[in-house]
Amino acid sequence: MLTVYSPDHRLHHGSELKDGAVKPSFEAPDRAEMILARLRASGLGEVIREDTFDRACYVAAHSERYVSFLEHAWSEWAATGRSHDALPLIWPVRDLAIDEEPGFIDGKLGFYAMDAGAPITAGTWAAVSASANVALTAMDRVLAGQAGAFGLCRPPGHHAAREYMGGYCYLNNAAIAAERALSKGAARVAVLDVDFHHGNGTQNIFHERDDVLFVSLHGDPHVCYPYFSGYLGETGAGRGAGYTANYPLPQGTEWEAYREALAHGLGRIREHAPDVLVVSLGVDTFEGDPISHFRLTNGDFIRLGELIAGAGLPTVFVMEGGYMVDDIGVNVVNTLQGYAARR
Ligand code: SP5
Ligand code: ZN
Repeated sequence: MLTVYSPDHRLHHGSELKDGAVKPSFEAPDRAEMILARLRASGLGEVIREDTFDRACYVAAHSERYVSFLEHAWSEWAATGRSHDALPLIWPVRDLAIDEEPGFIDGKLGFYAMDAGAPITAGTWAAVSASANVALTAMDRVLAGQAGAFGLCRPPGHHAAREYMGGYCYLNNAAIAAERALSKGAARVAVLDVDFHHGNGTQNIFHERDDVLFVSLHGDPHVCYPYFSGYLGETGAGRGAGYTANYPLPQGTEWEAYREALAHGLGRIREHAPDVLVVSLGVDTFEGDPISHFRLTNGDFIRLGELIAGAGLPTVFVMEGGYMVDDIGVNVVNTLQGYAARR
């Protein structure tokens, strides 16, 4: 199993609101370093650097104006004399909604954000573009014949929609990788999202598409972030009707119930017959995760990887969430080893 990694992730380390106070984000640089250390110690395979890609690869999954916003947000913010993280403080909800980009950075931040969980810092664009390049490189290797590859993406991507950031996510690495496969000749792609949180961004990007099937297992949005998407009744629209499958699961879900939902989701993926599978790999389903409520054990992640391998598809894993820094490397490596053992 090949891993793609970029040290540029370290350029992004922001803050978030915890119980109303500004604190360092759970989504911290240590996360990727712990995973990398565990990967190296496990002898899972080669670790390579990312290639560089044209911004058109990002615009395949996002709007041009949103990508431009991400690229220039920090300099526009800093030009106003501020040096702490840029965070939005107003959002275009319901009757305030407009489709015209505001002319000032404070308005743009809210216009292009779903929450205050995606701070923009001086190094954010460098880190998020490197993260997308990691996913693109992993996809290119799989398209070239590698059975599986792991993009050690940081920041994560699955909450980032076509035109907004949120939940620690800026560019949607999984969606960008899926679009890459289609642009290189794949007819169909499936995205399986096993992060604890619903992958609202990926769902948004492919909602009206029948060439990309989106399957997500996650904490029930009645009580779990992101609250406003991930419900059972969301199944896609237009041409994409039937190409979104959500499996909201109750708080406290353990392996047996998780396995059952996963088996069902993998059945949907088999029916779609994709040329390549993208797995949004969040390990915040772990029983020790500080912000989530499932009860998967270290060993369950081996079984997760084995079941994914059972789909028999060339697979690109992209890193999403997982915040129990002491165990995050173990759980990622267990998943990848479970996969590699069955391929
Ligand atoms: C990629 C990803 O996993 N993003 C998750 C974003 C979650 N953001 C909101 C989390 C709020 C959880 N608050 C729990 C406080 C526990 N003391
Ligand atoms: Zn998550």
